[in-house]
Parts: sequence; C-alpha cells; structure tokens
Amino acid sequence: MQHITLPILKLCLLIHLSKTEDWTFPEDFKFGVATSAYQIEGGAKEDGKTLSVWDRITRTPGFVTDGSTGDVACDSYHKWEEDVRILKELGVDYYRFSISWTRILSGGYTSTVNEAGVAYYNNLINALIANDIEPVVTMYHWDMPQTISTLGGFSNSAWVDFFTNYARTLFEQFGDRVKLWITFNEPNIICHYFNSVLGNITEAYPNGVIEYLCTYHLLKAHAETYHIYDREFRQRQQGKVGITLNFEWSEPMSNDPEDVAAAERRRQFDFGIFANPIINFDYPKVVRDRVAARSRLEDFPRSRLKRFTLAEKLSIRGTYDFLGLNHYTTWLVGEGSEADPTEHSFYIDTKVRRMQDDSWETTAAPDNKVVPEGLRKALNWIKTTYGNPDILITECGYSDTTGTLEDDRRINFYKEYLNATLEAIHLDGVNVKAFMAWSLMDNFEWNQGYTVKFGLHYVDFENPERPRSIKQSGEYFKRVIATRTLE
Ligand code: PNW
Repeated sequence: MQHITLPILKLCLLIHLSKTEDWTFPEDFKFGVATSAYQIEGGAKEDGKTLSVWDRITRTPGFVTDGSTGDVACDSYHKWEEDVRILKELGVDYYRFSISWTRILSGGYTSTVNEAGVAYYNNLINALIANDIEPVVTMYHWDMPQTISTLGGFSNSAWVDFFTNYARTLFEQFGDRVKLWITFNEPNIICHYFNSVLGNITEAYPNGVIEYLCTYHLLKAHAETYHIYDREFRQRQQGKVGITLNFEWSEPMSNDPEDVAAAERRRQFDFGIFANPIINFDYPKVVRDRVAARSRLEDFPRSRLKRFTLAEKLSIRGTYDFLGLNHYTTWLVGEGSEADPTEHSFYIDTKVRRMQDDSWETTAAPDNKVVPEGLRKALNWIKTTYGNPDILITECGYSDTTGTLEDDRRINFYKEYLNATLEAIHLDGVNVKAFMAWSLMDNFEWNQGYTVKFGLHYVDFENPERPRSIKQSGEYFKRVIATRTLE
C-alpha cells in the first residue's frame, strides 16, 4: 500500500507546488514602481536648475522621434503631491526615483548646493515617508551636467571626483531619511550603447576605447561612493548602497558549443563586466582575453580594455549591499564573425550575432519582446555566478503606443514576469527581494519621446495639468500588492 500512496502523495505535492498562482510573495518581499528625473520632472530651467545633456540633445533636430523634450514631461516638479497620492493608492512599499544632478549642484562639479532643488526632494521624500512608502533613490539616471560633458564626461578621470562630490552631497542632504541608494542606472547602456562623453547619446561613434574608459571610471566612481558611505555616513545612517545593472538574457541560438560560448561571452560583456569587479574580482576573464586579442588584431599597442591596478581591483570588490536588476527581454545569441580590423568597438569585441524569435510577442519598444522565462534564467545565472546576492528588480515593464486604460497585454506581461519571479524564489532559491514596475506613469521615453508608453497610469500630455489616470494594469498591480499573490 505504502509504496503506491507515497509516490501519489509526492505527485500531489508537486502539482500543488507547481501551481504558482497559489504561491505568495515572501513576507519581506517589497513591491514598488520606478521613474527617473528627466523622464518625469519637467521644470527644466526652474529654481536654479542648470542644463543636463538631455536638456541640450533634445534640441538637436531629429534626435527625438516626435521632436519632444522633457521640459515639462509629467510635470512632477509641481505635481509631486499627486504622485505620492497615486503611489499610496497603489499600495507600493517602494518608490524608485532619481535625483537630477543639476537641480542639486547647479555648477555640476562645484559644491554649491542649490537650496530650491534640495527643497523639492525634501518635500517628496518627506511625503513618501509620511505615507509609509520607502524612497529608493538613483543618483545617476543619465542626466549628466552639461558642464561635465563638455570636459569629456566619463572619458575624463576627473569624472570620479565630480561624481563623488555629488554623491556625498546627496548622503549629507537626504541620507538621514533615504536608506536605499543606487549609484548608477544601467552602466552598460551608459558606456557601451550610447556615447560616453554625453552620457547616453549616440552622437560620437563608439571607437572601442571610450567604452572601456567609461566602464573603468564609472566603476571607480561607484566604489569610491560606497567607501565614502562606509567612512562618513554608514554608522549614523544605516542605509544600503548598490548599483542597478540591466540584463537582457542571452540564450544560445543552438547547442553548437560555439553558440553556447558566444551566449556566455555576451552575458559577461553585458553584465559581468560590471558585476564581476564589484562582486567577484576584476573584469571577467573572457572579456580581458577577447579585448586583448581583438586589440592585437587591430594593431593597438596594448589592450583597449582599461585595466585596474591590483589596489583598484581590491577597492572595487565588495562594494555593494544589494544588486539592482533591470530586465525586459531575451535574445538568441550565436557566434559572430570577425569584423574588419580597421573597425573598433565594444560591440565588435563581443563577436556575437543575435536575433529574437518571431513567435515572441512584440511591444512598442520593438526589441523588448515578451519572454518571461528569460527573467527566471537571468536570475538563476546571477545566483550561480555571484553566490546568490540579494537582488532588487529595479525595473521591469511593458510598452504600448496608445496608453489605453484597457491594457490587458500589460496585465499579462506583469502576470508572467511576476510568475517567473515567484518561480525563481520558490523553486530555485534565488534571493529576489523586490519587484519595481517600470513605470508609475507614461513618461518621456528618451529618444522615442512620448510615443512609447510604459505607465501603470496614463498621462494626458496634451493637457497642461498633465492629469494621471490609473490603467487596468495599475489596478492589477494594486491587487497583487494587496493579496501578495497572482490571480
Ligand atoms: C531602461 N536597451 O532603459 C531605463 O532605465 C529607463 O529609463 C527606460 O525608460 C526603460 O528602460 C524603458 O526603455 C533601457 O536598448 C533603454 O537595451 C534601452 C535598453 C535597455 C534599457
């Protein structure tokens, strides 16, 4: 008898466990939504704020598809009280927003604090806390001071001092109340896929040198910020400092060992190049070897990868209290062909080709196809590669072009990506501690302006009042937060 019932019992248990709809998010799991300063604030020239690279580049004809700017955006500079009200209505634990550097330090690299800018964030932070919403603050979400861009941006070693001067100011002004800090949003977009002088703008052609100077200076600025927190603030403020890396999952396009290796190489170039120095030690070996080999082929006197000294490696290692992860999509990756040696770029160094499956659902951001299992795989890869660090999903979201309130595809997206998160937690034991949806509301989607909409709230950009209306996906997210389960 027993030999029959036991397996049946086991089977029942398995069936029960695999019904993830019944699973709840762990008690300490946090839900939130995310935004960034340039994408929502507006008030571009108000109260002493000076120009960032985005205030300037949006003036370049043709740069933004609909010719728009972030001058007003969602007008959150004036409507922060309403933002807090709709956050409260959603019931979120966390609100992730970023601080505009040029609102706080008008000079960019000088230390003179702009009190009006500080007052804006004080109001926002105090209102969040009064409503039991914890602020999660990104220091740098792409809006580099124009003054610093003029000096070469991330390619100038002075960047490290400029940034840490700004970061210290933020700890001083807000660290008594802000306990979760993110130094940088998506360094690989900053350094490798956009122009590193300007911050995130494809004006100058990537030349295979500037990408790695940016990586090097950004990592040093991140680590130095972490050490400043340790030395001057941690004891008093008791907060956490991390970084947000974006990670599109790379799946091998075949079982051919070359494609399998190419997919892993791509992960290391995209994610490992930042995560390995911070969590393990130094750049990943495959990145070091490949850039060195390619540089030799191109007749460079040494590797274009700007290497750390031993002291630098030691000082960067361990500079995180959590890892922020932005995740949207997945690619099928295979071995690429060697480009002509007269060409040099980060992308050429990766030596991969990639494509997406036609059967995957497309979104308004055409590359962001819906592939929920990619999130679970990415989380598992991070767990294995870096010893299961605490992960906060700091962005994940779905875009359409209409902003319709009846957004069932977005509901489906969240259902599936949240389910993948639950699987990673309950089946795989990954330490995922939070999920923040991108975004609280429709906003300025960089060079796609207002044509691509990610919000849980619709914003009427024709109306000077910029009214916000909750979408059905917002109602759905609200229910998930309230019940801590997926229906
Ligand atoms: C993220 N890519 O950006 C940003 O952090 C947000 O500011 C942005 O609004 C959001 O995703 C939606 O796009 C990305 O091309 C932009 O791989 C581009 C890519 C990835 C992330």
